[in-house]
Amino acid sequence: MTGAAVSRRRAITGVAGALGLAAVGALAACAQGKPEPVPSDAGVKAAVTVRVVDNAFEPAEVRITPDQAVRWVFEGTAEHDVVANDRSFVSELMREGEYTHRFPEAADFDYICSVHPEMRGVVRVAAP
Ligand SMILES: [Cu+2]
Repeated sequence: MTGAAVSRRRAITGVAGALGLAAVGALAACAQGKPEPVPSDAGVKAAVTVRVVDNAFEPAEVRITPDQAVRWVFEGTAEHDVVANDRSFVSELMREGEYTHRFPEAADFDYICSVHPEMRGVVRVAAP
């Protein structure tokens, strides 16, 4: 093997190592982007239903009173999720099925789909 061939191999190994580090960095960024799911309040009867379609929440704004629940029903052909800005409710990525969350506190809860940030919704919880 010539000296040139050896140094070329070293150069290629170095590039592969750098790509490996980049892949690890991308995975870490991904884990930060999607927070841990919060279990669905599956047994709770929902006051309102929001349809999750491609690519919107319908309706995007709902109003409930404290201790009522919202049910999201996934109907899109793509995978979506429901991620509260304050992480108080976070569904799995789903193509079908449903996710329910009960809201004990009066507040406005903004949420998005982590895959499609243009999908935005808000749950307004206020005393009657
Ligand atoms: Cu989505």
